[in-house]
Amino acid sequence: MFSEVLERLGIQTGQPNFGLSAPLREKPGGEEIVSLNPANGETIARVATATRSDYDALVDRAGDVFLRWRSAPPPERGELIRRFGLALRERKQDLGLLVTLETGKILTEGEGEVQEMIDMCDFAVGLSRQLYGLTMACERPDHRLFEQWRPLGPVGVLTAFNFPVAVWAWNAAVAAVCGDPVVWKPSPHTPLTAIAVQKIAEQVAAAAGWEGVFQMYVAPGHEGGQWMASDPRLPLVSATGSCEMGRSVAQQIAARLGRSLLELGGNNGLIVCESANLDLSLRAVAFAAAGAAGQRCTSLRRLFLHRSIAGPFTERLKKAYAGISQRIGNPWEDGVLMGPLINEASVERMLAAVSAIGEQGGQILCGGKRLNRPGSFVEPTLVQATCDMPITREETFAPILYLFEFDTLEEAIEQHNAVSQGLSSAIFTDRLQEAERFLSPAGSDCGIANVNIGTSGAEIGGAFGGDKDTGGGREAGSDAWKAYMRRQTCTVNYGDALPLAQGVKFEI
Ligand code: UN1
Repeated sequence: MFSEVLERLGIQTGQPNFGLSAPLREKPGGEEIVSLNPANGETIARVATATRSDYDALVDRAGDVFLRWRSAPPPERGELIRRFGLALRERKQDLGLLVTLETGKILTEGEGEVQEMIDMCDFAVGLSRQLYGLTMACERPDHRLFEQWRPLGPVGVLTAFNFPVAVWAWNAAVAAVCGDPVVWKPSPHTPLTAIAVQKIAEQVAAAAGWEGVFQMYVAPGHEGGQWMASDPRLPLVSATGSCEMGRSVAQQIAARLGRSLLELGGNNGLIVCESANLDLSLRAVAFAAAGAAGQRCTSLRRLFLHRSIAGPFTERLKKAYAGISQRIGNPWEDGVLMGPLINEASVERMLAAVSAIGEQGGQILCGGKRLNRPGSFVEPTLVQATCDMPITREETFAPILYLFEFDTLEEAIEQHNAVSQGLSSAIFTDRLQEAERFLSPAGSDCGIANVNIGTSGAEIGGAFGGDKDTGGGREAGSDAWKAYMRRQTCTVNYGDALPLAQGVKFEI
């Protein structure tokens, strides 16, 4: 299926694809894995994975390239990313379809993911001329005090299946203009998208005379991620995935005093106030909770409804969910709104959550089952819940939405914040006071807080990430680039005396 598209992207269907950067791609040493289409369980293609020694060779290579790349003027580094962005524009449809085939997200979301990479390239090109340092007021005469930002070294990037390339681009585009080569380990569930993107990045880099700036290896299981976490050759490792994964990786990185940038689980909430525009709220809730079959880090999982509107809004939501359920299907087909979960293990985790909901006193309002057809399809699910149900505090990576009722905004915010994760949040209200209270220091404790916009679908221009168990990292826009550089504070004395700071005297 779609063999022409795969061929155009350099993916082979007759023989294994090598999950390694060129030129090491000629020598794959590890076990073979298959990439499955979650909509039908069929094999898309096979991938030969990297061994530890393949990995060691490519990190050494990234280290060698760093010695030259760090001295290239940042706008020259930006030029490489500009060309990469142009190459992505040419492949947007093909790559978008491959994202859809491997992840199961619908085509508009697959192409949206490629657009997110393109946006990230554009941002990074501008950034390549804006890696500003500050000049500070100096207390000593004839001195200048300033800071400058310097490249850090090869950066490790661990990405998850749900955004198999956009999250890499958040890291890779910024790291590259900052002067850092990139070593990428994609999710073993989505190796083909990674291989296709890696090939484009390599071609662009080679044409510009910068082979080796982008490195990639596919490895099955958790071990391949631990190689990076414990590798002192990688001063920064940026990791996206579950809180459990982040906890383990962060400890390994901390043990070697490395830097980690974590984007971990979310358990995102949205508050609908009495004054809210309910038409807007309904659309936002449906997209945030059922879009990508609930498999975004930013997916909406907890909905807080003001008691005065809860009944009628829940009825409208049930109707909307019935409509979505009619439009579950092959994610590459027109008109489909929801594709499958990534694999059978995800279906099982969802069904386990559904039985926990029953045991804990929750009421399934609609959905809750897997579909009787091939592929990992499930129904979008609404649950009448209470905040004391332990399952509502967990992130189940599936389209389950918990509904709660509240009387006062204070109570809603308190319950909203009473989970360990802190990624994305939203309020729907037409009252300025309520919106501002949600954004105040006593409001949402998440890294992302929106007003009259759902929890998912952030633009790249802002810094992306969250606090508490979400890990504290910030990626993509704003000043997230600072994590990819080292800050150097410099003082220059252009006088003839040597005054000491703080008035200290030391005459010899
Ligand atoms: C993720 O799920 O890890 O804000 C990233 C969003 C997307 C990125 C999600 N732009 O939903």
